[in-house]
Amino acid sequence: MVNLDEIKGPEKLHDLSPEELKEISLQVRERIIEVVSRNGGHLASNLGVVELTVALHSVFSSPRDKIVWDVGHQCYAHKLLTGRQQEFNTLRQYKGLSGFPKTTESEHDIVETGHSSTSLSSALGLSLARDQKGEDHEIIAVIGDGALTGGMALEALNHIGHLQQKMIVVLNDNEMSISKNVGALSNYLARIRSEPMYQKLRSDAEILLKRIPAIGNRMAFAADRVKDSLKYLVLPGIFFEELGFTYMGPVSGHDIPAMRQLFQRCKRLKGPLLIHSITEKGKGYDPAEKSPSRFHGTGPFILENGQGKGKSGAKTYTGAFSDIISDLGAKDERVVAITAAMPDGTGLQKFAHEFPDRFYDVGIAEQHSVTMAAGLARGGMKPVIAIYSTFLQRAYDQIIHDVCLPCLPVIFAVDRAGLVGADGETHHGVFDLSFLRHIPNMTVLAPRDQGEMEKMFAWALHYEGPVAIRYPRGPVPQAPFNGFRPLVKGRGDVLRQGQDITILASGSMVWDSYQVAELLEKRGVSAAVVDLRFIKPLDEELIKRWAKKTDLIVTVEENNVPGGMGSAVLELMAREKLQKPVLNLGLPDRFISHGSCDQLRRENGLDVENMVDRIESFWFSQPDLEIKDTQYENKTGPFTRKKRAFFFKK
Ligand SMILES: Cc1ncc(C[n+]2csc(CCOP(=O)(O)OP(=O)(O)O)c2C)c(N)n1
Repeated sequence: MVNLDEIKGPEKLHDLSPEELKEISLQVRERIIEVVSRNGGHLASNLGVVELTVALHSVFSSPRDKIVWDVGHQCYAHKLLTGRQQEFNTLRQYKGLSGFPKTTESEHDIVETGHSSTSLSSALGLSLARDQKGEDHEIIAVIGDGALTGGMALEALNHIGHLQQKMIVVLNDNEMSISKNVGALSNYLARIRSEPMYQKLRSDAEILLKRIPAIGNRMAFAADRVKDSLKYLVLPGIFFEELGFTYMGPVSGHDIPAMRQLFQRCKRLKGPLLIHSITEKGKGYDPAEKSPSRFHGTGPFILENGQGKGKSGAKTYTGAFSDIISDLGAKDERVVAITAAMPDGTGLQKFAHEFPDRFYDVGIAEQHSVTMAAGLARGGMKPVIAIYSTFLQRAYDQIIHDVCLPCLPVIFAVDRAGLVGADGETHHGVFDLSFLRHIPNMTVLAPRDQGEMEKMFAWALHYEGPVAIRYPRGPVPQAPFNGFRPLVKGRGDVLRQGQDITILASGSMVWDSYQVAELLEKRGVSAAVVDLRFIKPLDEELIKRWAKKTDLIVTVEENNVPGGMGSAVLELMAREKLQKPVLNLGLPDRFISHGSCDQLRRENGLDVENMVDRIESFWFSQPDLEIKDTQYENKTGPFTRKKRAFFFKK
C-alpha cells in the first residue's frame, strides 16, 4: 500500500494510480487532523483542499510549475506532499514549520503569504517574468471565494483579463470566508453552484455541440475559447468569461480524477483560465464539517469530539470589546459597527446579533471598510471599525486620505495589536503605533486593563475626530487597584512613584512594567511607572517632569521600536533638550517568527525577567553614573540615601 511517508516529493504522485491518490488523500487528511488537534491551526480550510492539492501536485511539477496559495492558511497538504512530513508535527510551534508558505522553508513555497487576496497579483507577476525570460512553466493561483472578495484580487482579475496572460486560477469555493461569505459575488457563485438551471443549461449546451457530427467533440472543447457566442449568455461563469478568462466548472474539488482532467486540459489551453472548484470546508472531520467557522482557526482540541483543550476561560480584550461595543450601541443609535470578514475574531458577533441593521460585514475589504466608515461618519453616524492591527496595514492611505484629512470621527478598534503567537510574521500587530501616530488629527490610545478600555471607548464616542484604540490578543487584566485620574485627552496616569528611573509604558505592557518596577526595587533601583494612555498626543508635560526628576527614562511598548511610542518620547526629549539616557524596550527591527506569545516575548527580551535585567544593565552601564548621597523627603520627613545618579559633563 502506498504510504505518505514515502512521498519524498510531489513528483512521486505522478506515478500513482487513482486509487493510490485517493489513499494518499486519506493519509494526508488523517495527519492534518492529528497534528492540528495537538498544535492548533487552520483545520477546516486545510481539510477542504486535500484532494485539490493532491490533484494539483499529481499533474503539475512543483517547483518548476509554481503554485501560489492565497492567504496560505490552507497549505498543510501542500507541505505534507512537498517533503515536510517528518517535521509536520512541529507545525506552528516555536522554531518549527510555519503555518503559512515560507520561501525559506521550501523551494515549493513560492511566495510568503498570510494576508488575503494577493495570489492573483503574485501569480500574474510570476507569469509575466516567465514570459519575459522565455520560460514555459505553469503558474497556478489557488484562491478561496472569501479571498476573492478582496479588492486586490479583483484588481488583478481586471488586469489579467486585459493582458490575456497564460495562468491558471483555481477558485476554491466553499461558500465560506471565516464565517459565511458575504457579497454580491458570493451570491453569484452560489447561484452557479446551486441553480439546477445553470447546471442543466451547461450540460444541454455541451450535449448539443457534441451531437454535431465529426467536429462535435472538438467544438465542445474549442467552445471554451469562443467568446460572445450565444451560449455564454446562459452558461455558468459568464462573469469570468466576460473578464477574459476561460471558465471551467463548477467541478467538485474532492473528485481527484475530475480535477486532474481539467488540469491536464489547462496545459493545452492559452490565456487566463479559471477552474471553479467546489469544496466543503472541514471535509472528513465531523466536528469541522458541522462548525467550519469554529474550526477555521482552532487551538488544540480533543480528537474524539473536537472540544477545545486548555482554554483558560479568562475574559479577553476582544471579549471586553464585544461587551463595550454592544453597550455603546444600546446607548447611542448612531453607533454602527464594521468588520472586514471577521465578525467572530473581532468580537462583533454580539453587536451583529443585537443590532443587525447597524452592523456591516464588508468581506475581506479593509480599504473599503475604512473609506465607507468615513462616509458613515460624514453622514452623522458613529462608525466603529473592529479590525486586527495587521490587516489595518492594508488601509493606510484610506486612514490618512479619507478619515484623518477631513478629521472624521471614526473609531478604530485595533485588535491583536502586539504579538499574536503561532500565526507568525504576517500576523503580528507590531507596526500600528508607528503607522498611526504620525498622522495629523489621529488620536491613539492603548488600555492597560478592562476598566481603562471601557473609559477609552466611552471617551472616543464623544470625541470629534479619528481615534484608534489598540489592544492585544489574550486575557484582559482586571485592574489590581483603582482610583486613578479620569481619562483626559493627552494625559498619562502615574501608577507608581520612584526616584531613579521612570518607566513610560503603554497598553499591554503597563502591568508588566509595574511588576518590573517592584522587582527593581528589590535590587535597589527605584522606578516610577507611568501609563501614558495616549500614544498620541503624548503627555509632554508629564514626561518632561519625570525626565527632570529621575535619571533614566525607559519606554515599554508591544510595537516595533522604530517609529513607535519610544521614538515619540525620544523626539520630545530631543526637542526639549532633556539630556537623560533613554532605553527603548519594544520589538526589534526585524520580522518575528511564530511561537507562543510567551516564547516570543522572552526571545525579544520583553518578558518581566528580561526587562528587569535589561534595565538594570543599562542603568549600570552608563558611563556618567556616580553614586552620591541624595536628600529625599517622605511623610516622616527628610532623609538621605545613597543614590546612583547621572552627572553630565558640561
Ligand atoms: C487582508 C486579510 N484580511 C483578513 C484575513 C483573515 N482571514 C484569513 S482566512 C480568511 C477567510 C478566507 O476565506 P477563503 O479565501 O474563502 O478561504 P477558506 O478558508 O474558506 O478556504 C480571512 C478573512 C487575512 N488573512 N487577510
